[in-house]
Amino acid sequence: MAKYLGLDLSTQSLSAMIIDDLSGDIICEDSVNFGQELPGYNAPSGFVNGSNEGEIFSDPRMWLDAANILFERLQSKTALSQVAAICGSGQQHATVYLNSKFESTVNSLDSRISLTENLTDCFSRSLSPIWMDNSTTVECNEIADSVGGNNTVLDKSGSFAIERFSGPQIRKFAKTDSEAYENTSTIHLASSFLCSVITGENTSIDHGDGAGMNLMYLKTRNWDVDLLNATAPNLISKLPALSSADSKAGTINSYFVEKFGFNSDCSVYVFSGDNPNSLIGCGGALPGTAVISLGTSDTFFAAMSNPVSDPNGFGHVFGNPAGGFMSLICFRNGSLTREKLKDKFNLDWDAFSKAISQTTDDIQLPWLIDELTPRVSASQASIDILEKSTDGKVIREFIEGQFLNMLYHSEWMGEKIDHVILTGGASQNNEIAQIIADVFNANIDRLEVSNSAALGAAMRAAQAHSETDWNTINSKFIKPAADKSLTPNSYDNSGKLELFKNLFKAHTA
Ligand code: XUL
Repeated sequence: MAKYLGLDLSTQSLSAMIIDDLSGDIICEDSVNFGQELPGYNAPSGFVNGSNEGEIFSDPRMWLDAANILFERLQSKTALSQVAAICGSGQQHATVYLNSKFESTVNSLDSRISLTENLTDCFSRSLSPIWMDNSTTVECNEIADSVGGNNTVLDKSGSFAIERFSGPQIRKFAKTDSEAYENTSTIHLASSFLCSVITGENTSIDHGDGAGMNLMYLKTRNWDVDLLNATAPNLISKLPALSSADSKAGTINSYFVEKFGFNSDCSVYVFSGDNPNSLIGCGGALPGTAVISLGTSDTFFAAMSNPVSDPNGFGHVFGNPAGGFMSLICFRNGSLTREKLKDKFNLDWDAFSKAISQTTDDIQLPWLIDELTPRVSASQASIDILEKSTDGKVIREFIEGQFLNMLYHSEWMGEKIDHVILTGGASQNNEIAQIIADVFNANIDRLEVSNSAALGAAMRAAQAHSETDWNTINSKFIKPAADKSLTPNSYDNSGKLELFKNLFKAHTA
């Protein structure tokens, strides 16, 4: 029997989950909310705005302070000496800039003082730009121009040059503060930074999080020399190595043994991004299953066998921690659009559900607000249709449109999806879930666990440490709610998809 710890460093909190691989149970969970528990950082939601338009930062010392609080709490709940291995997850794209003192300091931490007190002199940039920062449009264009266009960036890295991705962020830093950039010895991602602190040495970036940098050549999973050169001078010397997510990063730093009672043999596996970890924690490790998260925006992610990119560049491709690749596709017309539909007819959610359970032959283009996938502005025609409509069945037409758009814009992956795991607020709505089952012609499951990134990290620790196959790990830890499974009704999904494509073509003609 062994226990495994999964960490999740997200925008607003640092969370932990300890699982038991014999019983398949979660035996301990905790979370430190940055805004509430570390108010001295003046970051109520975990981030601060920069002085320039679009800049958003987090303080990595806040993350370290949260780690001290979190481990102390975990120690009071369970014997950390029983943890056999640790793995972790970080918000994607965030970069941490460290000077030459980091490597020796992190390796000889003084357990009488906090992590921040130990490491405070090791940052060459005090704040980390995070995934919400969209201030790097100029740098994205420069990188794309320098390698021969955005299609080359897409072809190489799996995504167009994207403002929040680490490469454009690094370029902006190198341009605006070249001295601090030169004083930077190592640039970590949030995930590899935390992993380095936990092991006491500079650890690798995994292929899952590495692919969110616009710097990794997807097909070989190595740093891409052209992208590195287009991004910043001498960048290769500042980046950790890349490695697969099941690689061992090391054993636990003695700081955590002395201070929190971990066993000095405790293994640490390379951390990854929160989306790759969530793929695992939702049971999507293997191709054929997609995870659809219904939130303010809707997100679709799924394991992929091959490193194909979305030819339109709407979706992203990351490494799948279980091997191979994964897609991540964001749709802005998610719950905001569903709320607009509900509000137009002054319905409560029960009446909304009733309205979408009636079938209809028509469908609508769902873009009531500007969309990312595809990149289109809010459709005035769709807004007018909704405005003029007096029959609530139009709600169903829009919801079908949302998921036909998702089906259409995930076709590039070339994977047959026959199983969908639904998460997020709206996933509890049975009628929405049934429409997804019908449109994707797939069975639907909904999970009991909400922190899928921490669970995914813990499952990765268990899988790598015990060298068990993913089907066995999934059968232990992925627990669909027994009464929440759905199967598709008879529905002409290829006919509806054709209809959607024609509407879309007419809209963009
Ligand atoms: C993915 C992305 C976000 C962050 C959130 O590209 O930017 O999902 O990973 O933590």
